[in-house]
Amino acid sequence: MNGNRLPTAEFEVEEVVRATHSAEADGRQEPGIDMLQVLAADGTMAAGLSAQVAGRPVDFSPYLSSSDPDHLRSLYRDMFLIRRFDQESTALQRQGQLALWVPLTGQEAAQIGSGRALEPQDYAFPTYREHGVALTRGVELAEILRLFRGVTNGGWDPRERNFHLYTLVLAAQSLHAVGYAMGMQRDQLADPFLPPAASIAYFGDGASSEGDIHESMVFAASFDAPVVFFCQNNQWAISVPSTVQTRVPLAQRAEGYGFPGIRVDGNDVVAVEAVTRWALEHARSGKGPVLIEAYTYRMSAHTTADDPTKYRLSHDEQEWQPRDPLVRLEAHLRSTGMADDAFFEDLGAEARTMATGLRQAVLSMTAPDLASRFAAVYAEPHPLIQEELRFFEQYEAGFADEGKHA
Ligand SMILES: Cc1ncc(C[n+]2csc(CCOP(=O)(O)OP(=O)(O)O)c2C)c(N)n1
Repeated sequence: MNGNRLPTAEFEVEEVVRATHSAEADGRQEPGIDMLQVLAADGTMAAGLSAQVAGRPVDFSPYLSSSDPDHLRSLYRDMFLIRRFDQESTALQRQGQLALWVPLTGQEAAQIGSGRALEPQDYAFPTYREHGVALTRGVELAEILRLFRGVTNGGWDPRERNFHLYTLVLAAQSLHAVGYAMGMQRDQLADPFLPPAASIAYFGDGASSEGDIHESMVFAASFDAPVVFFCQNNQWAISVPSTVQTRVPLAQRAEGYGFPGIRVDGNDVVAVEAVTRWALEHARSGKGPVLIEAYTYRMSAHTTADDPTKYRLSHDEQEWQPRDPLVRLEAHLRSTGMADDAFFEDLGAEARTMATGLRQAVLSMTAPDLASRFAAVYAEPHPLIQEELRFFEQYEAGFADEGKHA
């Protein structure tokens, strides 16, 4: 096996790099595919957006919000606030206040752009990193932190905002999203006055290797389910680069299932929003699913338990730095006079206030009492669980006795 082995987290960095490079030499490195973009890295904005999708010309221009300064400023605000949230949460984890943190830095445009394209009646199925989408759905950010502090099994009520709970089992939510979409499709048939709705499944490039993705795409295509598959290709599945996981651009896989696939610059919030709005409309109107591959880069670690310097090349990190989604929209807002220093200063102050509030909220979160955790295992009382609870209560009581003698 030797050099042909796929890299895993236990392998040395040289092995990962060698595997990546041999993928390129094999011709497994992705060939060119159009990547839709309107906002360039230097902040210049193209006037329109069109492309061939599944062999047909599509004009995305009607879905572009680029001429609306209020809207562009609000996209920037969302991206700025969620990055601040990410930084604060990382700091809280480092101080031992959260058990783990899953950062999103670098993926703000993919998440805010796609999240802002959703209508209230649409339903989002996230993985575990979609904090930006949560923000656009109006989920309280502190609720997400309750999950990572370990004081709740879920965090929020998914039905309140049509934003499902986080899913740690990779790709499982893609099946849920398709099933939910098929349910909405049937509700629609029963009640034509319901507003047309679609579901959206978020997953990563690594999750695209899971069987669940394949099964959900086959089902979605077979039943023209109103679902958008939204893949954030952030280049890495922990230590495995996406070039090892796929021989063709991920967006191209959609062709094999028989529905449109689009690769969009995942660091261009305006293009992501336009493409997702088009895809959702396509799905809601009964034309079936769409796969969007948002090509991006996670500038931060996989989680706070991970050290990307063990496998990622600093050269790649430097290469992606100038493509930062916030920097390019800031450049556009400033160069067009849509935002001035005062706007950015006010936003900085707003983000600081938000961070202080979140910190206070986390410090005041207490663990639920033990009995309630046991009560959440089964819907009905269960003799074995009750016996285990009695045992645990006795065990805990033993420490109280020890305290008296200390
Ligand atoms: C079914 C399953 N297999 C393996 C894992 C372990 N695991 C957690 S995250 C991860 C990598 C995921 O990479 P990707 O889908 O690209 O998403 P990213 O975390 O990069 O956003 C793996 C293998 C898991 N959670 N679930």
